[in-house]
Amino acid sequence: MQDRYAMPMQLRCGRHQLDLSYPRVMGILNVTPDSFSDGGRHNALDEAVYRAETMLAEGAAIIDIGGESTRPGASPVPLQEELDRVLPVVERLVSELDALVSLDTSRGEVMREAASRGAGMINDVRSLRWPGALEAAAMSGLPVCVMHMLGEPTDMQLAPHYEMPIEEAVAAFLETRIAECEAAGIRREQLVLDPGFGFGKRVEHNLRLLNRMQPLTDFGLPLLAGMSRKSMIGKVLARPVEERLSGGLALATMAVERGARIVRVHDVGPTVDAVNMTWAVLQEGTDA
Ligand code: 9MG
Repeated sequence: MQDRYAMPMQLRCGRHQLDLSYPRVMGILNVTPDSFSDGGRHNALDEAVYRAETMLAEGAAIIDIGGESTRPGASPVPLQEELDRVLPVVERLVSELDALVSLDTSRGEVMREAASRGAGMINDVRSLRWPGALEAAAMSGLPVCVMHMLGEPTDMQLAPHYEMPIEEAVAAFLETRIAECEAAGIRREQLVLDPGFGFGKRVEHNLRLLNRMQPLTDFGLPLLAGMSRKSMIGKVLARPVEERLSGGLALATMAVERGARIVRVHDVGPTVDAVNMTWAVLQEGTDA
């Protein structure tokens, strides 16, 4: 029987090679105006660089930069605003920290501009469904994280409903997106799959999806899981957002046990320890 923890996986991320033969942590760097102390754009840029540096020191393998909120109810920002928020950060993280930067965006223009400044990965919660995104991602040659989402952030949490078990709906969606990405010229081995926790899902959908996530490894592609500080933790544990670390560590651990190779989190240091501990256990005794 194939050892499901022994899949060799490498992503070619521009100048970087990302080894996913073991689980890695992606640190979240939001560059929306509410993410920084109110000291103007210049201070915000320095603060973003400092946060990224801290996450890298704590063991993050990837820094995921997002200039637009994807929280439930959030609306898209104008293109120029998104470019102005993210590009200076990409430039500094690449030139000063030699960081592997992922761009959390749905816009082809942003993907193109970020790629030309050295970004190494694209993370699109809309799975390249916006006009021009498939082509831009294909042209960049960068790995792409394709994620399941029902609806749009503006309306996704209004009354999410599925005609089939959530894990089957997610698998069917990802299968279609893989085919469309490949048809557009994106190499299959450059895709990362994400069940999209919290995106058009009720709490019971999220819990079941995590519990039944392991069959998504059958696509033979790396899985990414993002549950850090999300409302599924808040609802189960009745915790406000600033008290969700323990819940998030439990979920990250479970995701790794079920095959995730990237976990996307705010709290990098504690997650690196939790993931490394989990991985050490998984490496022993799976062969007999
Ligand atoms: C941007 N963003 C917010 N949550 C996310 C998640 O769960 N996965 C990915 N890939 N991106 C996310």
